[in-house]
Amino acid sequence: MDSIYGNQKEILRQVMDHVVGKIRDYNEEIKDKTGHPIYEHLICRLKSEDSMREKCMRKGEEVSPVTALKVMKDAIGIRIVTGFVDDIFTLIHKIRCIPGFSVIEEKDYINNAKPNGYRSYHMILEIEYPYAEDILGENPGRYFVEIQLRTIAMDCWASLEHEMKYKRTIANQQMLVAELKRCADELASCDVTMQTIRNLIRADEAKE
Ligand code: 0O2
Repeated sequence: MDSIYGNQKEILRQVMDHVVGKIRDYNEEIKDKTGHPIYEHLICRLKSEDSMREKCMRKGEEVSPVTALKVMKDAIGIRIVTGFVDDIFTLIHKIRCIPGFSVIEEKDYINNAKPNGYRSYHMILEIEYPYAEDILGENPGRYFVEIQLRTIAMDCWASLEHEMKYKRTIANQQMLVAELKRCADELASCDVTMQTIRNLIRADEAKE
């Protein structure tokens, strides 16, 4: 079977490395300046062929490389996990300013959590990549990248909730959904406290 990404799979990996490289460079810059990294860890992935085909069908779109790369916008996904909520917003500001990166969509599920308790900040970027032609033959190529930014606490909740999605035929579903929401809210409250503690420590250090 032909790839859902046509002849672009290797180029998608290069674009992903290019974007991740810029974010890692910024992390190093901040670490040199302040002694602390801006994020704890970063993971990236190309959406699997099966997931992309399934998503094209679910959205009622043609299953083709043009749909996968120009209609769907999450073939390349990057997740940045920070220790503190403020670091997410510092990173968002920085990402918006990187030359060649255009933010075309943002979803703030931190200030507007999903009803189930999911929290995260999502950005869709359009990247101008000067070293390759995209699926429409444009050069420089234009590629979409989804970036999700979360704290460790938000990431912990999302990972466990995602795992439990496969078992929803269970009894007491309503109670479990409510308990999951309660866990998400408690973790959000911890994030606020941790942020406050760090602010107090930093304010004290600044006095010295
Ligand atoms: P994967 O494997 O993580 O990529 P769409 O992207 O169009 O299907 P929507 O609603 O426009 O859906 O996108 P949205 O809200 O930006 O969320 C897309 C991604 O966010 C999901 O990707 C998840 O990674 C994450 N996400 C959103 N809501 C939840 C949630 O309630 N729980 C968890 N655990 N993750 C969530 P995919 O495509 O599902 O999978």
